[in-house]
Amino acid sequence: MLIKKPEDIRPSEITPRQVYQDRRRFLREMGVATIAGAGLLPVVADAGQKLPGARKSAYRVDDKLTDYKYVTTYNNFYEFGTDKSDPAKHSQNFRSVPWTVAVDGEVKRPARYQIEDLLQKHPIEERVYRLRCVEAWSMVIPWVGFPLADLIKRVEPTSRAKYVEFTTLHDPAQMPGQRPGLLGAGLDWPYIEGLRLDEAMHPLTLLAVGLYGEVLPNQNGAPIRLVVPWKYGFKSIKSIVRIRLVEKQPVSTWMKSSPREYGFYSNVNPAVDHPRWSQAAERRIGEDSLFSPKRKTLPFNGYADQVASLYAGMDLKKFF
Ligand SMILES: Nc1nc2c(c(=O)[nH]1)N[C@H]1C(S)=C(S)[C@@H](COP(=O)(O)O)O[C@H]1N2
Ligand SMILES: [Mo]
Repeated sequence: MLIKKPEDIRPSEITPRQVYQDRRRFLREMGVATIAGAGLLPVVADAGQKLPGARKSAYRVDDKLTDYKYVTTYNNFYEFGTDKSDPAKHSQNFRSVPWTVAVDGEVKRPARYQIEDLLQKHPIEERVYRLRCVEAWSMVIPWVGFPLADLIKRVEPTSRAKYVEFTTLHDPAQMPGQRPGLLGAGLDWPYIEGLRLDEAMHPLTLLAVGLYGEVLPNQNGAPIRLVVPWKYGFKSIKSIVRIRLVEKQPVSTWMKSSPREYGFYSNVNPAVDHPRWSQAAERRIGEDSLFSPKRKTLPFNGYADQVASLYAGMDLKKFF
C-alpha cells in the first residue's frame, strides 16, 4: 500500500490509522511464530503480503491459471470506476484494515467479526476456480479462503432464514465510483447481492481473503469477498461489510438497475443469452486474443455435477 505523507492525512482518518498502526505493532511484537502457533494470521493490507497457512484443497480445475498480472489489472469493481483498469489504479489507498463484517438478520447468534477473528476461527485453503463474467470473458484464479457455510453455521440461522443478502462497503470518500462524476457507474450504492440459503451453504461457495497465496489486493475485493464459481462474476460481491440472513429474496444491485438483463439466479447458462449478446462462448483473458475462436461456455460454468441438483425442476429460462 502507499504510505501517505502526514499532510495528506485528514482528521477523519486519524483514528483508523492509529488502530491500524497499533495492530501492526501488536502483530510484530507477537512474532510470526506465535501468530502461526495460535492460528492467527497477520492480515494487513500491504499489496503482495503473503497469506500463509492455506492448505491446497481438492477443489481445483485443471485449466491453466490466469496470470497474476491479468487477475489484478483486468477487474470489474465499479466502486472504483467502470474501466477494467480503473480498480487497480483507484483502489491503491483503500483502507481494508481494520475491517468488520456484521452477520445478522434471521440468526440466533448475530455477531460482528474482525477479519482476524474470522481467520482465527476458520482454516483457510487454496481453491482454483473458473470465474465467468457476464461480459463473456473468463479467468482461472487460485483463491484463498474458507467456505461461507462454516460462517453461516456459526451464527445459527432461524427457521425463517431462506436467503442471504450481502452488502459492500459504502464509502464515497474512498470509492470514487460511488461519487457522481467521471468514474461514477450510475448504480445504486451500496452494491448488494444475494443467494438462496442452500446456494450459500453449498461447499463450493467461498469467502475469499486472498489469491495467489497473498492477501487479497484491493481491486479484487479486499479484505473479504464472495466467490460463487457457477454463477456470473457479478454475484461474487467484493469488500463485504454485512451478511444478512433474510426471509425474502433480496433485490440485487444489478436486478434493480436492469431487471430484464440480470435475474436473481444468474447461473452461468450458455442456453440463455443476455438480451444484448450471446452467452454461448467466452474469451479466456490472457490466453485468447480478440481474433481467436471463443471457447464454449459450459452449463453452470463447468460445475453442473456439483450444483445442478440445486435447481431440479426449475425452468432456468424463467429463473435466469
Ligand atoms: N462490490 C462489487 N463487487 C463486484 C463487482 C462490483 O462492481 N462491485 N463486480 C463484479 C463482477 S461484474 C465481476 S466479473 C467480479 C470480478 O472479480 P475480479 O475483479 O476479482 O476478477 O467481481 C464482482 N464483484
Ligand atoms: Mo462481471
